[in-house]
Amino acid sequence: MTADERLHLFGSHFGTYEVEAGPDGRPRLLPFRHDPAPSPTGAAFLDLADHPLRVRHPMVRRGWLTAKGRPQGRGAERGRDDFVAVTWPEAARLVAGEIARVSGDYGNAAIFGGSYGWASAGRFHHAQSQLKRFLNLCGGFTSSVNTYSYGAAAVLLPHVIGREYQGATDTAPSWDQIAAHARLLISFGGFRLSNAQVEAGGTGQHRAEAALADVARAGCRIVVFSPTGADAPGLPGRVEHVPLRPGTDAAVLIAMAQVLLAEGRTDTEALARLTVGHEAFAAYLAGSPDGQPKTPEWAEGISGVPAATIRELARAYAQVPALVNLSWSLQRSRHGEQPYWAAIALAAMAGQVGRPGCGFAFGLTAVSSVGQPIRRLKGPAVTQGRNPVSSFIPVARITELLENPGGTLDYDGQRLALPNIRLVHWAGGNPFHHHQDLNRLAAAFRRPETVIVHESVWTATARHADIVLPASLPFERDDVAAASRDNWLIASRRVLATPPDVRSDHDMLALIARELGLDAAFTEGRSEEDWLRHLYAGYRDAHPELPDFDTFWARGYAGLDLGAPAPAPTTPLADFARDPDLHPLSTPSGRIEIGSSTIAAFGYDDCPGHPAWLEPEEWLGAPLAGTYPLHLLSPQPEHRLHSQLELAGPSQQAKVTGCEVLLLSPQDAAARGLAAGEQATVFNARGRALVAIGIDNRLSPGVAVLPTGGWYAPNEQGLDLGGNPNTLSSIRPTSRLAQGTAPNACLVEVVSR
Ligand SMILES: Nc1nc2c(c(=O)[nH]1)N[C@H]1C(S)=C(S)[C@@H](COP(=O)(O)OP(=O)(O)OC[C@H]3O[C@@H](n4cnc5c(=O)[nH]c(N)nc54)[C@H](O)[C@@H]3O)O[C@H]1N2
Ligand SMILES: Nc1nc2c(c(=O)[nH]1)N[C@H]1C(S)=C(S)[C@@H](COP(=O)(O)OP(=O)(O)OC[C@H]3O[C@@H](n4cnc5c(=O)[nH]c(N)nc54)[C@H](O)[C@@H]3O)O[C@H]1N2
Ligand SMILES: [Mo]
Repeated sequence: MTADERLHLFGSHFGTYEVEAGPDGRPRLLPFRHDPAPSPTGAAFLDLADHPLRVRHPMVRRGWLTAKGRPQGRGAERGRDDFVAVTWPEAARLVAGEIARVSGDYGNAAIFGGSYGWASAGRFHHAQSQLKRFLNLCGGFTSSVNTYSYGAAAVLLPHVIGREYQGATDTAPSWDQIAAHARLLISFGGFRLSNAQVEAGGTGQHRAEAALADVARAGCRIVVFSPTGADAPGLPGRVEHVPLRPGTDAAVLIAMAQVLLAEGRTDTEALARLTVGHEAFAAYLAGSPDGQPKTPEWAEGISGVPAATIRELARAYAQVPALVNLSWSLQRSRHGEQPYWAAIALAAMAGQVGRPGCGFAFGLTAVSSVGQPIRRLKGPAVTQGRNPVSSFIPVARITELLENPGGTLDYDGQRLALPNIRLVHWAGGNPFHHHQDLNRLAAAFRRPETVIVHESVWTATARHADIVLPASLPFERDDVAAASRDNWLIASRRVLATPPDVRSDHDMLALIARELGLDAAFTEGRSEEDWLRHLYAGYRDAHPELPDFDTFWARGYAGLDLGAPAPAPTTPLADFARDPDLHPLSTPSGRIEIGSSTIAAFGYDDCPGHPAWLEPEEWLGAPLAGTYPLHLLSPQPEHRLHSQLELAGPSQQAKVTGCEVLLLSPQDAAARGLAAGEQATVFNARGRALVAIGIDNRLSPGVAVLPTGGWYAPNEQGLDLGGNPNTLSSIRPTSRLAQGTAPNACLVEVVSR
């Protein structure tokens, strides 16, 4: 790093790129010189600029315009209708008019502004913050809480280990600590390394893969439990792969705990000092109340993992300094709370909690930042203001919200009232990518009176809207890109001009705010540059060692400890384990709650008061597997970010015969007479999608893999030509506790096309 660099940089969720003129004079993106492992995917961003599927003008659905003045029932053709272009003044008037009408006639709870989605990396042009700031000035909106990423864990963990460890990156020890101390790393869900390309807000340096290799090089034994050997990457050391049936990790973890209990290997001193509620769990392990001791033989029957393997690993986990890691994907499944809770119980019983580099971790390599030994930059986002409306949903309950106005929903000990949503306003997310059972969502989306979407490209969500406002792409504006879990700040400077009729979310909302007399409050009189200086000043307040804005802007980046990364080693819960009276957790008892009387008192049959194996409706042991004998997993796509960059080169080139690739084991492909590269239909009672077959001998028989992000595009017969796994997944929640998303509990069948 040199002080005299003057780089033109672009910051994205895939990291940082250098902008350079290509041979044809057009700009192109090159790897950032300070990134040891840049992602090739983000370098394709500029492919979107001139794409024919760009939204180029404000567009209004024809049927909505015709039915103006008759709001009831006018959504019937939503998603099937065509659109007409309007001018910006007209679009702003229409949007402002709808917000004023719905707010005036029904109150602001009738506006859904939850607007979940990853959008783009800049702090200022952060679509969700801009929209929420605007809607709050309009009197508020029904909101959403939690994430699709970590929805079950974020609600469970405050009950079990406290709010301070609620965040998706809060539990992992830092990589340096793992390498220095752990002799055994057991990872349920393994390490899908393409996921670590990504960080919300971006990064200057990708280091997760190298950090994992360092752990292996240090001589740590690594064991991966996964339905696919692809989750056990080649590393400079010993990596073992243990196949298991999807969704059965909790049973294996519970059986490991049973081994410790039955063989007298529990650390009784640590249990007494650090935990409460162990008795109920111990009784469950011993076979109460169902008469079934939760032995490795019991877990073998459920998971397919040999009892001897479970027994050996349980003993090893209690004998040497050891860490158990669980991927976030495990909790995006029915009863996804249970494997997490069971892993915490196991770590506590083995006396591993708080030992350096040991205990439990959630999400190593899920994104770039987990386990990074760095100081994190603290800084502001655009202030959203206060939302006077109190109604909300857990984010993955959008279908129930739209289907069931006036209904109720159980959630974390509360009973939520569902308001009647008349207006949906979305910016920077793609529910027709991210939500489950998309055919059912499409029907629910026809119920509100008006749907407004800001988009850059014609996604399925844009096609299911009434008013589509054309949003600029992130490389068409200046911004400060930064992740809340990283140490880099990137001066993300405009690469290409914004097309004439396209606006940033901020500019379009400012225009609409003017119609409502709210523009002064919305913009605070600041220009884009004023906002960037203002946000940067917030970072400098928190970190006075940062250079002034002009130096930062000219050089292209700034950050903490960039020249000589000073490791900030951490092991979560270490202070607590040393002295739980001085450093109690924020749980009701101040201790790890292996049994939670709070959760028990909720009385949820799908989330009892201690970790348990609960049979899901859809898994390979379910009666439904007689009809749909394949368990479908939908991991994150390697060559795009969810549905973003689907139109760019890397994602398009990964398709086979123009289709998304569904992986099958050689046995399952042969049993169905399917050959690699052949088109096929994957289906269940909820939907049908077109895919191309890929054959993967690392995959367990009975398991199919279709990554997320194909664009939902049902044809006249209802066949999704885009191959989105959410055409098949279920909206069934993780449980009534968290109401998290559970797409990974999904049975399907595949036939030749
Ligand atoms: N089956 C299944 N489904 C899943 C998952 C799974 O594992 N399996 N994972 C879930 C998870 S973890 C997540 S986080 C979600 C992700 O779901 P989303 O975050 O909704 O997915 P994205 O494709 O990133 O959607 C972002 C949208 O914002 C648009 N956009 C980008 N920048 C801007 C901007 O500046 N302004 C505006 N107005 N728009 C912009 C993009 O074009 C894109 O359409 O998916 C979830 N869905
Ligand atoms: N390139 C790229 N990277 C991304 C994203 C992206 O869209 N593209 N999205 C980002 C986001 S928003 C998030 S939240 C993270 C998500 O990070 P994760 O939740 O870790 O990611 P997934 O890819 O859904 O799943 C990881 C692995 O879990 C395994 N798995 C699934 N079900 C089971 C099971 O029941 N048991 C076991 N043992 N294993 C199972 C699958 O084989 C899969 O390879 O990824 C982030 N990284
Ligand atoms: Mo996510």
